Order: sequence, then C-alpha cells, then structure tokens
Amino acid sequence: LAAFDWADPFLLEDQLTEDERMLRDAAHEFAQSKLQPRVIEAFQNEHTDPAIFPEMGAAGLLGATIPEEFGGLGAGYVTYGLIAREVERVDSGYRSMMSVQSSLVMYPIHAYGSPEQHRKYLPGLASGELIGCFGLTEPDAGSDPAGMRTTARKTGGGYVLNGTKTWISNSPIADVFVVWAKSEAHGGKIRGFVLEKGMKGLSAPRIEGKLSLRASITGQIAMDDVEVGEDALLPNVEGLKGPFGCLNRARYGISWGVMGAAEFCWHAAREYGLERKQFDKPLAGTQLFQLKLANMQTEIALGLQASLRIGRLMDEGKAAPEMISLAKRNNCGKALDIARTARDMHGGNGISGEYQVIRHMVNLETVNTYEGTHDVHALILGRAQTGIQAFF
Ligand code: TGC
Ligand code: FAD
Repeated sequence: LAAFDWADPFLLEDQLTEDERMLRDAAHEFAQSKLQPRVIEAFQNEHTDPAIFPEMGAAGLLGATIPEEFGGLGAGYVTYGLIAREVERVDSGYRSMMSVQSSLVMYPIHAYGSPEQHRKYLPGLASGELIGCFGLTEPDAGSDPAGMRTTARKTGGGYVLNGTKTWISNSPIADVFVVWAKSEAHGGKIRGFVLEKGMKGLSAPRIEGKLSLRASITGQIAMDDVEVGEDALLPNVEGLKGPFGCLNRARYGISWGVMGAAEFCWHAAREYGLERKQFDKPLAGTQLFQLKLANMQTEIALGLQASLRIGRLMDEGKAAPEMISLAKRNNCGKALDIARTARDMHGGNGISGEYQVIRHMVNLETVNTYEGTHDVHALILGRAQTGIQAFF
C-alpha cells in the first residue's frame, strides 16, 4: 500500500491534469504574494482595494471559463474551482470579488448577451479594467427572488428601470451592473439588463459596518427612472433560469472556495497545536485535539472530492443544479464548523486578527447565507427527493 499524505488524503493532486495543476499553482502564488500581505489590514479597516481587479485580471483569474477570444482562459470548471479555493484560502471576500466578476457578470454577458455586448464588456471585465456586479436580491426579496419589485417599463427606444437591489457585492465600485427586473413588455417575466456607472438615476451606496466579509465592498443598487436603450437587454434568456444559470456556476465555485478557507483553518490549528504546550506537552498530543484535526481532515477531503466530481460533470454537461446545492450547502456548513473549531483550538489567540482564523469564521457566516442559504439548499434537495415543494 502507498504512504498516506495527511494533507491530501485522497490524492486529489493526482486527479488533476497538468494544465489544471499549473493554473492552480499560478493562482496560489498570486493569492499568497498579492492578496495575503494586504488582507489583515483590509479586513480590519473595512477597505476594498479596486486595484485587486486588474491584478487578478493580469494573473488570469477573471473569467477562467470564458473563451480566450474574449480575454478569458478558456479553461474548464475544475480550473475555476481550483482558483476559487486558492483565493478563498486567503479570504472569502477576495473570492467573492473574483466569483461575482467571473460567474455573475461575465458568464451572463457571454451566455445570454449579444455579440455587441460580448465585444463591449467581456475584454474589459477579463482584464479587470471594468468591475462588475450582479443585482438580484432586494430588501423584500432575498431567498425568494421571484418576489422582486424592480421593473423595466418599455419606452420607444428602450426601457426605464425602477427599483432597489441590496446586499450587492462590488456595487459601490462597479462600472457594469447586471440587473434582473420584471419586464412589462415580456409579460412580467424576469429579464436581465446591463447598466453602466454614471447613468442618470443610477446610484450604488455602500453598506457600512459589516462585521463579516469586510475586505469585500457591498452596497445597494438604486434605480430611479434609469433609461436604457434596447441594447442594454440581455436578449437570450427569460425568467428566473437567467439568474439561476449564473448562480449555478458561482455556487459551484463557492463549494471549492470554502474548502480553501477551511484548509487554512485546519493547517493553522494543526501547526498551533504542535507548537503550543500546556500541561508539559504539545496540545496536538492530546486526544481531543487529534479528534478535531481528524474531523477537519475528513470533511475537507470529502468536500473536495464532491466539488471535483461536480466540476468534471459540469465540463461534460452532466451536472444538475441539485448536485451543486448539495455541495454548496454541505461544504459551507462544514467550513463554518471547521473555522469555529479552529478558532477554539487557538485559545485566546484565536480571537486575534493576527491568527486569521476568526476572520475566516466570520466571513463564512456570509458565505453560508449568500447564493442560497444553508436551509434554502436543504429545501431544494428536499423537493428533489419528495417531489413536494416546502418553500411556502
Ligand atoms: P422554481 O419554480 O424552482 O424555478 C423557477 C424557474 O427557474 C428555473 N430554475 C433553475 N434554472 C437553472 N438552474 C437552477 N439552479 C434553477 N433553479 C430554478 C426553473 O427551472 C424554473 O424555470 P421555468 O422555465 O420553468 O420558469 O423557483 P422558485 O421561485 O420556487 O425558487 C425557489 C428557490 C428557493 C429554489 C430559489 O428561489 C432560490 O434558490 N433562492 C435562493 C436565492 C439566491 O440564491 N440568491 C442569490 C443572490 S446572488 C448572491 O448571493 C451573490 S453573492 C456572490 C458573492 O459575493 O460571491
Ligand atoms: P431571508 O430570505 O430573509 O432569510 C432569512 C432566514 O430565513 C434564513 O435563515 C433563511 O434560510 C430562512 N428562510 C427563508 N425562506 C425560508 C423558507 N421558505 N423556509 C424556511 N426558512 C426560510 N445578492 C445579490 O443579488 N448579489 C450579490 O452580489 C450579493 N452579495 C451579497 C454579499 C453579502 C456580504 C451578503 C450578506 C449578501 C449578498 N447577497 C447578494 C444577498 C444574499 O444572496 C441574500 O442575503 C440571501 O439570498 C438570503 O436572503 P435574505 O438575506 O433576504 O434572507
């Protein structure tokens, strides 16, 4: 039998292609050299550096699955997941910036947009010269986006949009706004629109004072009679399947990302326990400490295998949204437990920003909630196996 690699129990490494490993290594190097040095201060001061977008763009991290002709990498979904894992190993907020840009802005423009929209937006979004955001959630429509109130009214040459989106990642610094609205001209169906910073009636105030995801800026999108041309409409999708098509990709990426945050916490707890002595022996030499490390290792190894499997199925066109719900839900919940346990294993030091585990812990509270809460994904899985919807 082969030797056991404690850090990679199921030899995930061997299941990746050479290209995937190479792109993963580049993402790791970028995240550790460019993001890790600024994150402690960024989180402490609730500061988002917009320069991160062009830096990510130059490193090839934006729009990994978008074809090369539009500035993407033309890579598969496993590569996208590996990038999310490396970025979130540093901070969930930085992964959020990357995944909104890639899955929630570039993906819908590519999948549902016109050739003109492709040319106009995708290269700038891929390079990070343009920053994007995705407006689905509203003050009175979170888990139930079908209840949205934002409307698009047809005019002679286009549409007038009215409504408020809230809790929108990147919105205060965004140039490009992918917004979902009920369109009267399409029988009240949900349609996507691409708005641009500076349009009359469009503003994006910042939400201050978050105690989670502080390195990623969040805001509202307020639309007060925003007039757009026909060319702002995403022509190729109608209904909730438009935003959900984007969410499938982002949720999948999150399932990898949170495992990166969890791995950070696991490794930190292990190292801390090997160094720190109490009762004349290393904490890592106690049964309770080892039980916690074994639980972390187990959940991470299983979670990564699930994400890898789904990524391969996505590349083959065989992934179902429920598979993604299962992995998003379970990996977020397990990562949150792991971060909380790692915080505890660091004792008093665990509450200090310097040790970083409490930052991951509070970040993961957001990740467990956005893109469909832990409970909402349970209801999606419950519906799939009983045939009975229990949302209302
Ligand atoms: P339901 O009746 O289930 O479906 C309505 C239509 O949508 C289609 N659909 C999907 N299509 C593709 N992929 C999916 N995952 C889909 N889920 C549903 C469905 O086939 C149907 O199509 P059609 O053609 O028949 O009309 O809709 P419902 O209203 O009953 O939905 C219920 C529920 C709870 C599942 C859903 O609304 C839900 O998932 N809620 C969670 C909301 C959510 O995830 N919001 C995310 C906001 S964005 C965000 O958080 C970004 S944070 C990013 C970051 O910073 O990283
Ligand atoms: P609610 O839907 O009000 O849920 C509150 C609680 O009730 C939860 O525990 C939920 O599980 C539970 N619940 C809801 N419905 C049911 C039910 N039927 N049965 C049982 N329990 C239920 N949105 C965007 O559109 N774009 C973004 O870029 C974006 N970025 C975000 C960034 C951050 C930092 C945060 C915090 C959120 C972001 N969101 C974004 C919004 C996010 O998607 C929503 O917060 C999320 O979908 C939950 O909606 P809600 O906050 O309205 O909670």
